[in-house]
Amino acid sequence: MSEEINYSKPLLFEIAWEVANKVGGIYTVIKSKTPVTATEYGERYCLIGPLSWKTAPMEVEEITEIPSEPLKGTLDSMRENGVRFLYGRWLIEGAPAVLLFDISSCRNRMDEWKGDLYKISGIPSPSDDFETNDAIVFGYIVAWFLGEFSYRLYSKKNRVPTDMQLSNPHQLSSHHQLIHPVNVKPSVYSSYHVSNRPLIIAHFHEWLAGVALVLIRKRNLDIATIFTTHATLLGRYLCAGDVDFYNNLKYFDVDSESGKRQIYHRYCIERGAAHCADVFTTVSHITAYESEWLLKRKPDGVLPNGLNVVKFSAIHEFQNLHATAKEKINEFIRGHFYGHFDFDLDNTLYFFTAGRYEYRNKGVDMYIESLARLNYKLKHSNSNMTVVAFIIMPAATHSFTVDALKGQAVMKQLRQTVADMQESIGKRILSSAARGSLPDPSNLLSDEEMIVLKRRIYALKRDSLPPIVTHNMADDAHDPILNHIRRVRLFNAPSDRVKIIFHPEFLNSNNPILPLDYEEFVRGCHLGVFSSYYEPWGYTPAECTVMGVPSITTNLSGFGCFMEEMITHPADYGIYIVNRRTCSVEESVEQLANCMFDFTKKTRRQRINQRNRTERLSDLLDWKRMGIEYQKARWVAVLRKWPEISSLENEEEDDQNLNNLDEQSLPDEQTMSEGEETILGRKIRKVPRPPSAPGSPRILESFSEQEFDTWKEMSKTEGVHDSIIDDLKRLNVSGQQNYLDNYDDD
Ligand code: G6P
Ligand code: 1S3
Repeated sequence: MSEEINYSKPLLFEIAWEVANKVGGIYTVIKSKTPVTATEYGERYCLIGPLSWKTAPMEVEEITEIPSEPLKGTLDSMRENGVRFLYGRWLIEGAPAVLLFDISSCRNRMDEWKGDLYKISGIPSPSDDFETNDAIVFGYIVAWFLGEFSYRLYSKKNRVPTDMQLSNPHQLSSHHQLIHPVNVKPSVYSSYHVSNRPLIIAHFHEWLAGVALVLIRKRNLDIATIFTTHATLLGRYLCAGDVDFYNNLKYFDVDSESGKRQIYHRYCIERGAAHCADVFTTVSHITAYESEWLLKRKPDGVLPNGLNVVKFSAIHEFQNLHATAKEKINEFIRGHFYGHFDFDLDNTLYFFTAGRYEYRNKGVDMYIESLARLNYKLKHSNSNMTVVAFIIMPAATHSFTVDALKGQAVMKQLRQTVADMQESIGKRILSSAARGSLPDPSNLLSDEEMIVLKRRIYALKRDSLPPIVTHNMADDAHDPILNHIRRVRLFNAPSDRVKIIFHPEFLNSNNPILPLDYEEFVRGCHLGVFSSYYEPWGYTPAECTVMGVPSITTNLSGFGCFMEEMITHPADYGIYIVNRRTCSVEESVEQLANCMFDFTKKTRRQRINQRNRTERLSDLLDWKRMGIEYQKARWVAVLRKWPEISSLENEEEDDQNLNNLDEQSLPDEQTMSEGEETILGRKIRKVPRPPSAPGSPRILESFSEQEFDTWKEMSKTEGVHDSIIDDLKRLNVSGQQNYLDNYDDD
């Protein structure tokens, strides 16, 4: 923040553990959302997080002079009291102000604060949970900062913390209301921007930042608060175990279950934060449902995760990027499979799954099981396709295996030898052509070169099969992924049509065997497979989409449900959604295997066309669109905190729009057309099928000549090419969907 901060307008603080501190998905949420939030709030936006001395110097440019009051006064006073912090600009698009607090500078107060937290809220904290200890210290520093800042800003003595009796987080009040003001004009939810009074909005993410919410409520600070949870602690733990989570959600004894898993204290913080916030939100409907039962407060709304689409946008270039990145993966494959490289890379598809190592939650179990079935299907259909399935999930390792390194080394030598020979062959051709004669093809390689080449070829021989894992695992014998691969016997045998490569480390371009960063790797692959069981949102398939890479996800992931809501036929756009909700595990596995098998039957032309369609969905996921949900949440938080605002300002417009809201929450089903749906009271217009896809195969099948002409006329207006229509008629339905994949709608 600088001198230009206009304190007469609302200020926004966003607080999360992952501000300028990459741990997982929340970092992506905050970083990618910053450009739209910074555009809206400008200098009145500040992110708050814990200070990590390891990463902060790379992420943040320090501002030593803090000129503006009340920020300066607040930070000076905290510094005098021993709080260390880093204030500066986060070096990302939008360059927002960041305030990072050094938790270690206040550890001496930890016991006092832990005692206080227990006294005011009943939240216990065992001494050996260091993460929770840090979360508590961080929460107290943030509440200290916001309390002093708001006090100085409002300059009213009566705003100083008052004592409000909250004994146990379970007894905190909840609002139990759903807000879905989707169609309300933006002018309404940003109307408080014209307010001529200072307002502070504080938006907290995830339980690690949740302690301050309990304190703000307890101290009755004049701050409108929002809490967004990106998963629930208990949900994650329960799903990772062996429970039928979704069918039993309503029946879990939450205290006992969290106690059994030794996370009761963390659970209390999460539940306390959810209940103390003015507005409570999650990232998807499925997590909203879960939160209602596990945290005992129905979320007020859903704030789906977006992406900064411009960052990935490669317009028409993305197909070329695919080809270039795929060639790099090809290079790796030649080396990895040396001695057994008997498949054709032109008929090879690259599938992958990636993410944090959560074997069951991220659906790796189902992925491996389905790959085994895919292997069987490919073999028994005599398919000429090979699938190389990657698993990119970090685990404890010692280093790369000698075998993995050797594979790349022998290929490098062979490549170098061939390059040298190319040069000398070129010279020989030139010298005989310059003398006016054609070169003798049998003498293009010297005896010496033949020997070197033979040596290189002998070096490619190996007795063992190509390894399934690229690293020495710290606990090879008990690794769940390796054990599952062993169980289904996918050992990269020559007869296998599905080969597996488990790379237990995140990718980067300095990697000695697979030198690509994650984004480039994704672009080079053909299909992302994310068969998650527990996935509140799931950025991996979303990132695939904006890069034009088709993906498979499930209807237990926030992203999968969102796409199902938004698109009438997601599969047409390369978004395949496996049902893991209403069918047996066996059926889901078979569905996934069939989906992958069908994908292998596509021609190159069909794959290219499908990638075009997938990429076209990017705008759906852009923060420019998704960010509106955040605006609405802030609007509701402000109105809940200061109900008088809606009556004091923009009275007429607010009333008008609130009326609209009521109407919109009850859409008239009769007046809704195809492609529209009601979801939790919202009327949604879905993305229709691509123009080249027929409305319904059954209709086409029964077309009479006359009906067909009528349909043809109608379709013309939708931009369907004549040739497609005529071909369709010729084809008359069978194999139609694949056939239509050949056409690019552009
Ligand atoms: C992109 C490139 C094409 C290439 C194709 C390969 O579309 O622009 O030149 O032929 O990728 O696609 P595939 O699905 O076979 O990797
Ligand atoms: C969570 O991270 P996770 O992989 O532990 O937050 C992400 C960002 O909201 C979300 O995409 C993911 O599904 C959650 O699980």
